[in-house]
Amino acid sequence: MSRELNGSPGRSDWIGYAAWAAGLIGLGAEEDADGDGNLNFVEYALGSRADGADPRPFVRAETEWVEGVAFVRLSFDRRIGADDVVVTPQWSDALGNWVNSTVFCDRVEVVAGADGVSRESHRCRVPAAQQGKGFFRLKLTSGFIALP
Ligand SMILES: [Ca+2]
Ligand SMILES: [Ca+2]
Repeated sequence: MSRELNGSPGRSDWIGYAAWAAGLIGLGAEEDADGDGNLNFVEYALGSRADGADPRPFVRAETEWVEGVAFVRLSFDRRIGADDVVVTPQWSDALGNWVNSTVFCDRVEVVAGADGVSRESHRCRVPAAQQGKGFFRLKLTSGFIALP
């Protein structure tokens, strides 16, 4: 997928944290340049802005009906080209023992949006009625960003 509208899929559009953060005041990955409670690293990975007040990164769990059956659907935004961050949805039934969502869910949709952000959706395979209580989180990892 290309980051730019009318871009060139297959051509590298890798951004890199250092280039993205270069204009920020407080550019460390663990800093919060705009003071909105989201670390720069999170804003970089999930496609929100770190230079002013804006809505939090988009992360949502909702019900999706498929042929009359309710399933849990998790959707979140990712910055296209932030390939130095791995975003892994995880699920838990008791806020512990987190398991990567691929065990329970399938990635069902990736839609490119405006501003270099794509929206990714995962749907659980087991109907919500059979699943019981559950929680999710996004695990963000990077092997490239040097945290202070
Ligand atoms: Ca922030
Ligand atoms: Ca922000």
